[in-house]
Amino acid sequence: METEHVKPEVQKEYVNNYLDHVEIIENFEAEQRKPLPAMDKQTKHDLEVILRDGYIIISDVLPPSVVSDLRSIIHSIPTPFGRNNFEGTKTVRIQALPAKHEIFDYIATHPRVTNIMDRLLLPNYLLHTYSTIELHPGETSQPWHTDASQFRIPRDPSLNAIPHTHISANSMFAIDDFTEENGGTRIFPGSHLWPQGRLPDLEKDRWVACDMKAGGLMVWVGGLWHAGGANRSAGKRLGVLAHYCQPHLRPQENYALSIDPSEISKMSPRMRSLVGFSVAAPQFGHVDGVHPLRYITKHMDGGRLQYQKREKWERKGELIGDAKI
Ligand SMILES: O=C(O)CCC(=O)C(=O)O
Repeated sequence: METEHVKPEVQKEYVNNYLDHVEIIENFEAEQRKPLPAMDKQTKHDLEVILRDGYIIISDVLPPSVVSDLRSIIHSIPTPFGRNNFEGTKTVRIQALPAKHEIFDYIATHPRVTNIMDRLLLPNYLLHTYSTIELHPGETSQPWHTDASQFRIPRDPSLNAIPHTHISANSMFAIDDFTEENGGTRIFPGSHLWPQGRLPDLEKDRWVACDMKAGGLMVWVGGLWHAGGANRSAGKRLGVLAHYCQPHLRPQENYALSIDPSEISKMSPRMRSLVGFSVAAPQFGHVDGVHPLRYITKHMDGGRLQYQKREKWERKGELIGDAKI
Protein backbone atom coordinates (compact mmCIF):
# COMPACT_ATOMS: atom_id res chain seq x y z
CA MET A 1 0.00 0.00 0.00
CA GLU A 2 1.33 3.43 -0.91
CA THR A 3 1.19 6.15 1.66
CA GLU A 4 1.10 9.88 1.24
CA HIS A 5 4.22 11.79 2.32
CA VAL A 6 6.46 8.72 2.14
CA LYS A 7 8.04 8.19 -1.25
CA PRO A 8 7.62 4.58 -2.52
CA GLU A 9 11.39 4.26 -2.97
CA VAL A 10 11.99 5.28 0.66
CA GLN A 11 9.40 2.76 1.78
CA LYS A 12 10.98 0.03 -0.35
CA GLU A 13 14.48 0.82 0.87
CA TYR A 14 13.28 0.68 4.44
CA VAL A 15 11.71 -2.78 4.01
CA ASN A 16 14.80 -4.13 2.24
CA ASN A 17 17.22 -2.64 4.79
CA TYR A 18 15.22 -4.07 7.61
CA LEU A 19 15.00 -7.54 6.10
CA ASP A 20 18.77 -7.51 5.53
CA HIS A 21 19.21 -6.79 9.20
CA VAL A 22 16.85 -9.46 10.49
CA GLU A 23 19.87 -11.76 10.60
CA ILE A 24 21.44 -9.45 13.18
CA ILE A 25 18.30 -9.61 15.28
CA GLU A 26 18.12 -13.37 14.89
CA ASN A 27 21.64 -13.77 16.20
CA PHE A 28 21.65 -10.89 18.67
CA GLU A 29 22.57 -12.00 22.17
CA ALA A 30 22.36 -15.58 20.94
CA GLU A 31 23.96 -16.75 24.17
CA GLN A 32 20.79 -15.72 25.99
CA ARG A 33 18.53 -17.75 23.83
CA LYS A 34 18.90 -20.34 21.11
CA PRO A 35 19.14 -18.64 17.70
CA LEU A 36 15.78 -18.42 16.01
CA PRO A 37 14.96 -20.98 13.34
CA ALA A 38 15.26 -19.63 9.81
CA MET A 39 12.38 -17.37 8.93
CA ASP A 40 9.58 -19.34 7.23
CA LYS A 41 7.72 -17.98 4.19
CA GLN A 42 4.64 -16.99 6.14
CA THR A 43 6.57 -14.98 8.75
CA LYS A 44 8.60 -13.29 6.01
CA HIS A 45 5.37 -12.32 4.27
CA ASP A 46 3.81 -11.03 7.53
CA LEU A 47 6.94 -9.05 8.34
CA GLU A 48 7.20 -7.52 4.87
CA VAL A 49 3.59 -6.32 5.01
CA ILE A 50 4.04 -4.90 8.51
CA LEU A 51 7.25 -3.10 7.59
CA ARG A 52 5.65 -1.68 4.43
CA ASP A 53 2.23 -0.67 5.78
CA GLY A 54 2.89 -0.56 9.53
CA TYR A 55 0.31 -3.30 10.16
CA ILE A 56 -1.15 -6.56 8.92
CA ILE A 57 -4.57 -8.17 9.30
CA ILE A 58 -4.61 -11.97 9.28
CA SER A 59 -7.83 -14.02 9.22
CA ASP A 60 -8.73 -17.27 10.96
CA VAL A 61 -5.93 -17.31 13.51
CA LEU A 62 -7.94 -18.42 16.55
CA PRO A 63 -10.21 -21.44 16.29
CA PRO A 64 -13.90 -20.83 17.16
CA SER A 65 -13.60 -22.89 20.37
CA VAL A 66 -10.86 -20.55 21.69
CA VAL A 67 -12.84 -17.46 20.64
CA SER A 68 -15.85 -18.78 22.50
CA ASP A 69 -13.80 -19.74 25.60
CA LEU A 70 -12.24 -16.28 25.62
CA ARG A 71 -15.59 -14.56 25.36
CA SER A 72 -17.07 -16.44 28.30
CA ILE A 73 -13.93 -16.14 30.45
CA ILE A 74 -13.70 -12.38 29.80
CA HIS A 75 -17.39 -11.88 30.58
CA SER A 76 -17.00 -13.76 33.86
CA ILE A 77 -14.61 -11.06 35.17
CA PRO A 78 -16.76 -8.09 36.28
CA THR A 79 -14.98 -4.85 35.43
CA PRO A 80 -16.23 -1.24 35.30
CA PHE A 81 -15.99 1.12 32.32
CA GLY A 82 -12.78 3.10 31.77
CA ARG A 83 -12.01 6.32 33.62
CA ASN A 84 -11.24 8.68 30.77
CA ASN A 85 -11.46 9.29 27.05
CA PHE A 86 -8.37 7.20 26.32
CA GLU A 87 -9.48 4.13 28.25
CA GLY A 88 -13.03 4.80 27.00
CA THR A 89 -15.91 5.70 29.28
CA LYS A 90 -18.06 3.11 27.47
CA THR A 91 -15.26 0.59 27.21
CA VAL A 92 -14.46 -2.27 29.55
CA ARG A 93 -10.74 -3.03 29.84
CA ILE A 94 -9.49 -5.93 31.90
CA GLN A 95 -5.80 -5.84 32.81
CA ALA A 96 -3.28 -8.05 34.65
CA LEU A 97 -4.46 -10.87 32.39
CA PRO A 98 -1.62 -13.36 33.05
CA ALA A 99 -2.52 -13.18 36.75
CA LYS A 100 -6.12 -14.14 36.04
CA HIS A 101 -6.39 -17.02 33.62
CA GLU A 102 -4.14 -19.49 31.78
CA ILE A 103 -5.92 -18.83 28.49
CA PHE A 104 -4.04 -15.54 28.33
CA ASP A 105 -0.70 -17.40 28.24
CA TYR A 106 -1.89 -19.09 25.06
CA ILE A 107 -2.84 -15.77 23.48
CA ALA A 108 0.33 -13.86 24.45
CA THR A 109 2.56 -16.67 23.15
CA HIS A 110 0.58 -17.45 20.00
CA PRO A 111 3.18 -18.37 17.35
CA ARG A 112 1.58 -16.24 14.65
CA VAL A 113 2.34 -13.23 16.87
CA THR A 114 5.64 -14.31 18.42
CA ASN A 115 7.13 -15.29 15.04
CA ILE A 116 6.73 -11.63 14.09
CA MET A 117 7.70 -10.11 17.47
CA ASP A 118 10.83 -12.31 17.55
CA ARG A 119 12.01 -10.39 14.50
CA LEU A 120 10.84 -6.91 15.42
CA LEU A 121 12.13 -6.89 19.00
CA LEU A 122 15.21 -8.16 20.80
CA PRO A 123 15.35 -11.49 22.66
CA ASN A 124 13.49 -11.53 25.97
CA TYR A 125 11.19 -8.73 24.88
CA LEU A 126 8.40 -8.00 27.34
CA LEU A 127 4.67 -7.77 27.55
CA HIS A 128 4.19 -4.05 27.98
CA THR A 129 0.41 -3.91 28.28
CA TYR A 130 -2.05 -6.73 27.90
CA SER A 131 -5.77 -6.11 28.12
CA THR A 132 -9.16 -7.09 26.85
CA ILE A 133 -10.95 -4.16 25.25
CA GLU A 134 -14.71 -4.24 24.85
CA LEU A 135 -16.27 -1.19 23.22
CA HIS A 136 -19.94 -0.83 24.13
CA PRO A 137 -22.53 0.89 21.92
CA GLY A 138 -22.13 4.67 22.02
CA GLU A 139 -18.36 4.62 22.65
CA THR A 140 -16.66 7.53 20.89
CA SER A 141 -13.36 7.28 19.05
CA GLN A 142 -10.15 7.18 21.05
CA PRO A 143 -7.59 9.99 20.61
CA TRP A 144 -5.10 9.30 17.80
CA HIS A 145 -1.79 8.03 19.12
CA THR A 146 1.24 5.86 18.45
CA ASP A 147 2.05 3.29 21.11
CA ALA A 148 5.78 3.95 21.02
CA SER A 149 5.42 7.69 21.71
CA GLN A 150 4.77 7.04 25.39
CA PHE A 151 8.44 5.99 25.72
CA ARG A 152 9.49 9.49 24.63
CA ILE A 153 12.26 8.21 22.40
CA PRO A 154 12.44 10.23 19.17
CA ARG A 155 11.46 8.45 16.01
CA ASP A 156 14.45 7.75 13.82
CA PRO A 157 14.15 10.06 10.81
CA SER A 158 16.68 8.09 8.77
CA LEU A 159 14.57 4.95 9.27
CA ASN A 160 17.83 3.05 9.49
CA ALA A 161 18.52 2.56 13.17
CA ILE A 162 18.20 -1.18 13.07
CA PRO A 163 17.06 -2.91 15.22
CA HIS A 164 15.99 -0.06 17.47
CA THR A 165 13.50 1.43 15.04
CA HIS A 166 10.84 -0.60 16.76
CA ILE A 167 10.49 0.32 20.38
CA SER A 168 7.34 -1.73 20.68
CA ALA A 169 4.80 -3.63 18.63
CA ASN A 170 1.20 -4.53 19.24
CA SER A 171 -1.32 -7.26 18.48
CA MET A 172 -5.11 -7.40 18.65
CA PHE A 173 -7.13 -10.62 18.43
CA ALA A 174 -10.76 -10.09 17.41
CA ILE A 175 -13.22 -11.91 19.66
CA ASP A 176 -16.17 -10.19 17.94
CA ASP A 177 -16.12 -9.18 14.28
CA PHE A 178 -14.38 -5.80 13.91
CA THR A 179 -16.07 -3.33 11.53
CA GLU A 180 -15.92 0.38 10.88
CA GLU A 181 -19.39 0.66 12.44
CA ASN A 182 -18.64 -1.08 15.73
CA GLY A 183 -15.31 0.63 16.40
CA GLY A 184 -12.74 -1.47 14.51
CA THR A 185 -9.32 0.06 15.19
CA ARG A 186 -8.62 3.07 12.95
CA ILE A 187 -5.23 3.24 11.27
CA PHE A 188 -3.22 5.58 9.09
CA PRO A 189 -1.50 3.07 6.77
CA GLY A 190 2.21 3.75 6.40
CA SER A 191 2.29 6.33 9.20
CA HIS A 192 5.04 4.36 11.00
CA LEU A 193 7.37 5.92 8.42
CA TRP A 194 6.30 9.49 9.09
CA PRO A 195 9.15 11.60 10.47
CA GLN A 196 9.35 12.83 14.05
CA GLY A 197 6.76 15.54 14.70
CA ARG A 198 4.50 14.66 11.75
CA LEU A 199 0.95 14.44 13.13
CA PRO A 200 -2.14 13.11 11.35
CA ASP A 201 -3.77 15.76 9.21
CA LEU A 202 -7.43 14.84 9.46
CA GLU A 203 -8.30 16.85 6.34
CA LYS A 204 -5.67 15.29 4.11
CA ASP A 205 -4.63 11.93 5.54
CA ARG A 206 -6.83 8.92 4.93
CA TRP A 207 -7.47 6.44 7.72
CA VAL A 208 -8.92 2.97 7.37
CA ALA A 209 -10.82 0.92 9.94
CA CYS A 210 -9.64 -2.57 10.80
CA ASP A 211 -12.16 -4.96 9.31
CA MET A 212 -11.72 -8.52 10.54
CA LYS A 213 -13.88 -11.45 11.60
CA ALA A 214 -13.81 -12.93 15.09
CA GLY A 215 -10.67 -15.09 15.36
CA GLY A 216 -8.69 -12.66 13.19
CA LEU A 217 -5.51 -10.90 14.25
CA MET A 218 -4.04 -7.50 13.60
CA VAL A 219 -0.35 -6.81 14.32
CA TRP A 220 1.16 -3.33 14.08
CA VAL A 221 4.40 -1.58 14.94
CA GLY A 222 4.61 0.91 17.78
CA GLY A 223 5.17 3.86 15.44
CA LEU A 224 1.84 3.48 13.61
CA TRP A 225 -0.78 6.18 14.19
CA HIS A 226 -4.06 4.56 15.21
CA ALA A 227 -7.04 4.78 17.58
CA GLY A 228 -9.91 2.61 18.78
CA GLY A 229 -12.94 3.52 16.65
CA ALA A 230 -16.38 4.84 17.63
CA ASN A 231 -19.01 2.17 18.24
CA ARG A 232 -22.11 3.30 16.32
CA SER A 233 -23.59 -0.22 16.28
CA ALA A 234 -26.03 -1.83 18.70
CA GLY A 235 -23.51 -4.55 19.65
CA LYS A 236 -20.20 -4.74 21.49
CA ARG A 237 -16.71 -5.02 20.02
CA LEU A 238 -14.44 -7.29 22.03
CA GLY A 239 -10.73 -7.73 21.34
CA VAL A 240 -7.63 -8.87 23.23
CA LEU A 241 -4.66 -6.56 22.86
CA ALA A 242 -1.10 -7.65 23.70
CA HIS A 243 1.54 -4.94 23.38
CA TYR A 244 5.21 -5.97 23.54
CA CYS A 245 8.26 -3.75 24.12
CA GLN A 246 12.02 -4.04 23.88
CA PRO A 247 13.51 -5.96 26.83
CA HIS A 248 15.79 -3.18 28.03
CA LEU A 249 12.94 -0.75 28.63
CA ARG A 250 13.09 -1.44 32.36
CA PRO A 251 15.59 -0.95 35.19
CA GLN A 252 18.48 -3.39 35.40
CA GLU A 253 17.38 -4.66 38.83
CA ASN A 254 13.94 -6.08 39.44
CA TYR A 255 13.21 -4.57 42.87
CA ALA A 256 9.55 -5.53 42.82
CA LEU A 257 10.60 -9.11 43.54
CA SER A 258 13.51 -8.54 45.91
CA ILE A 259 11.73 -6.27 48.39
CA ASP A 260 9.20 -7.62 50.86
CA PRO A 261 5.97 -5.80 49.93
CA SER A 262 5.25 -5.15 53.62
CA GLU A 263 8.40 -2.95 53.72
CA ILE A 264 7.25 -0.69 50.90
CA SER A 265 4.85 1.45 52.93
CA LYS A 266 7.62 2.03 55.53
CA MET A 267 9.91 3.59 52.92
CA SER A 268 9.97 7.32 52.21
CA PRO A 269 7.90 8.35 49.17
CA ARG A 270 11.14 9.17 47.33
CA MET A 271 12.70 5.76 48.04
CA ARG A 272 9.47 3.98 47.17
CA SER A 273 9.33 5.80 43.90
CA LEU A 274 12.99 4.99 43.13
CA VAL A 275 12.35 1.26 43.43
CA GLY A 276 9.40 1.48 41.07
CA PHE A 277 6.37 1.74 43.34
CA SER A 278 5.02 4.72 41.47
CA VAL A 279 3.06 5.51 38.35
CA ALA A 280 4.78 7.62 35.71
CA ALA A 281 2.74 9.33 33.00
CA PRO A 282 0.90 8.14 31.11
CA GLN A 283 0.58 4.89 33.03
CA PHE A 284 3.92 3.19 33.53
CA GLY A 285 4.09 0.98 36.59
CA HIS A 286 0.41 0.43 37.42
CA VAL A 287 -0.74 -2.94 38.77
CA ASP A 288 -4.07 -4.13 37.39
CA GLY A 289 -4.98 -0.51 36.68
CA VAL A 290 -4.11 0.96 40.09
CA HIS A 291 -1.11 2.55 41.82
CA PRO A 292 1.20 -0.22 43.18
CA LEU A 293 0.99 1.12 46.72
CA ARG A 294 -2.78 1.00 46.64
CA TYR A 295 -2.58 -2.50 45.19
CA ILE A 296 -0.30 -3.69 47.99
CA THR A 297 -2.48 -2.11 50.66
CA LYS A 298 -5.58 -3.75 49.22
CA HIS A 299 -4.04 -7.21 48.79
CA MET A 300 -2.04 -7.51 52.03
CA ASP A 301 -3.32 -10.04 54.50
CA GLY A 302 -1.42 -11.16 57.62
CA GLY A 303 1.65 -9.24 56.44
CA ARG A 304 1.77 -11.12 53.14
CA LEU A 305 0.67 -10.13 49.67
CA GLN A 306 -2.23 -12.36 48.64
CA TYR A 307 -2.36 -13.29 44.99
CA GLN A 308 -5.56 -14.09 43.18
CA LYS A 309 -5.99 -17.63 41.97
CA ARG A 310 -5.01 -18.18 38.35
CA GLU A 311 -7.75 -20.10 36.56
CA LYS A 312 -6.70 -23.21 34.64
CA TRP A 313 -7.43 -23.68 30.95
CA GLU A 314 -6.93 -26.53 28.56
CA ARG A 315 -7.07 -26.12 24.83
CA LYS A 316 -9.64 -28.38 23.19
CA GLY A 317 -11.17 -28.76 19.77
CA GLU A 318 -10.05 -27.94 16.28
CA LEU A 319 -6.74 -26.65 15.03
CA ILE A 320 -8.05 -24.23 12.43
CA GLY A 321 -5.74 -21.29 13.07
CA ASP A 322 -2.76 -23.31 14.25
CA ALA A 323 -2.80 -25.56 11.21
CA LYS A 324 -1.55 -22.64 9.13
CA ILE A 325 1.40 -21.89 11.39
O1 LIG B 1 -9.33 -0.68 20.96
C1 LIG B 1 -8.66 -0.45 19.96
O2 LIG B 1 -9.06 -0.71 18.83
C2 LIG B 1 -7.28 0.16 20.06
C3 LIG B 1 -6.88 0.46 21.47
C4 LIG B 1 -5.57 1.17 21.57
O3 LIG B 1 -4.93 1.50 20.62
C5 LIG B 1 -5.03 1.49 22.91
O4 LIG B 1 -5.74 1.36 23.91
O5 LIG B 1 -3.86 1.92 22.98
